[in-house]
Amino acid sequence: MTDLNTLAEALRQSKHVAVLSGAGVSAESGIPTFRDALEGYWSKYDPEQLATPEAFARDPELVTRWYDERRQKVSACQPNAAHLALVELENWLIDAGKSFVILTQNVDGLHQRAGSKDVVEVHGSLLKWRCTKTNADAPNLPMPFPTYPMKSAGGGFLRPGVVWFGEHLPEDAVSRVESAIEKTDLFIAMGTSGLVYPAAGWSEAARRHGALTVELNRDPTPLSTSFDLVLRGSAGEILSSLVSEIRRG
Ligand code: BJW
Repeated sequence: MTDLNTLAEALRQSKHVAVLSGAGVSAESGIPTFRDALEGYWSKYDPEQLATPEAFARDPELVTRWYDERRQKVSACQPNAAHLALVELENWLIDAGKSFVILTQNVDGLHQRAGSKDVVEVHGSLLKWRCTKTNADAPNLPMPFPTYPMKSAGGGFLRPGVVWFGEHLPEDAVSRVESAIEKTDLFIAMGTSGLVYPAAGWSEAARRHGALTVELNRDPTPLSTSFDLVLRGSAGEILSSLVSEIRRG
């Protein structure tokens, strides 16, 4: 039995499937992963240095420009084979009376654009911005922004609705993650380096609750040895083959 057959069989046997997705799932849409070297202007900056409240306080122009350029790029990208295969898996599982949830660290909205229905954005969204002073969401954002940084109607700057290092994950997302981890019997982490917590701890938490845990990633990660099953390769190719395998029955 190949690892792909084993995963297909695990999906057939499971009742509550949870997927943790990371930047590798959007890579085939042309969106650079977080820890890939960035090209051009941005190659001088370390993304980890820009994704902090301190970076925004120090240089709001630079950080706003970085996020606005990423916002424009994401809006021009399309969901890829991995996103679409996850929609098929969700439909197949729901039709069989099972549950399926995607806990995504991605801030690009591509799972939702592909058609996935149950998506928890654990690191927020690049497409929603809010006022640093009032916390009010900003409606009707121009694309691109005319100035960097953007002043909000509330008198503060606009900041992206993402979770930066040192910030707490949104409370509603955390409670949805907790319920998913408590009930899942199959937890699949895909396209994530397993370096960023708390998300990096969720596969282990699911395992402690009795789930079978699977890693699907292009490269080995520090967590690879702790998974029950590891599939190495591109998310788009593996998930498309998985859907074909499941269709074969
Ligand atoms: C493919 C592929 C293909 C490529 N197919 N695969 C415990 C221990 C140590 C530290 C901490 C801890 N708990 C908390 C911390 C601190 C910190 C942290 O984790 N630091 C570590 C770096 C050490 N965590 C936090 O601060 C979090 N907040 C928190 O814990 O609050 C509580 C608290 C508050 C205050 C004090 C103490 C506690 C918040 C984390 C927020 C992360 N935010 C970012 C930025 C979001 C906005 C933005 O996009 O700019 O989220 S960081 C960045 O990393 C982004 C991502 O979502 C996240 C994860 O990255 P991901 O998705 O794994 O991407 P990559 O690039 O790392 O990996 C891609 C993978 O795909 C690779 O492995 C490739 O091989 C693979 N791949 N192509 C399949 N085609």
